[in-house]
Amino acid sequence: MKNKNLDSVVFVGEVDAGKSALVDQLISQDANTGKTQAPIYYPGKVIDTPGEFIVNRALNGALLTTICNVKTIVLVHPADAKNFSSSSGLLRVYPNKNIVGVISKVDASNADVDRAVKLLRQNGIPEPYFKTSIFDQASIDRLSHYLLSLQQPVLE
Ligand SMILES: Nc1nc2c(ncn2[C@@H]2O[C@H](COP(=O)(O)OP(=O)(O)OP(=O)(O)O)[C@@H](O)[C@H]2O)c(=O)[nH]1
Ligand SMILES: [Mg+2]
Repeated sequence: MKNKNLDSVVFVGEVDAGKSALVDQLISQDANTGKTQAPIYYPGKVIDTPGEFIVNRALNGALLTTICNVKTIVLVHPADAKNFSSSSGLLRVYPNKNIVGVISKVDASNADVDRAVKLLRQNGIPEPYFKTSIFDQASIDRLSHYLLSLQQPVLE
């Protein structure tokens, strides 16, 4: 059995949530720093999206187009956010997708993980939630293992 690479996963969430930083670590590529301006497609249909796709209603159509053929949606919510800025209904437009909640930046000085859990619950994001920091490799590994476990094993 071979099942090493992420496949068919899209990362969504508000601006500065830490999506690109997370993708960089998950697929071990060189840092793609700076503002994401458009969806970035990596091999295996791993897609990084700009935060505007979910927070700017005028761009919600672009988000729906980007996620329509992807199996797993990772919603990245920063632990230092006071509000839930995403439109969770958008993530449920298409049935039969996995939705994975990530609470990012748990190392931030003003992080409040309990508040983040509450916000995700209130907005119907299913548990378990993965608490990550790009400075804590174990937290990235836990998310990586879970995402891989959602994928169908490929028989050799
Ligand atoms: N402290 C801390 N900072 C982080 C973490 N993850 C990302 N950052 C920082 O947060 C800022 C935004 O991260 P990005 O990954 O570019 O955010 P994004 O969600 O891709 O943002 P957009 O592309 O604008 O939608 C950068 O300065 C990152 O270095 C984290 O786990 N902890
Ligand atoms: Mg980005």
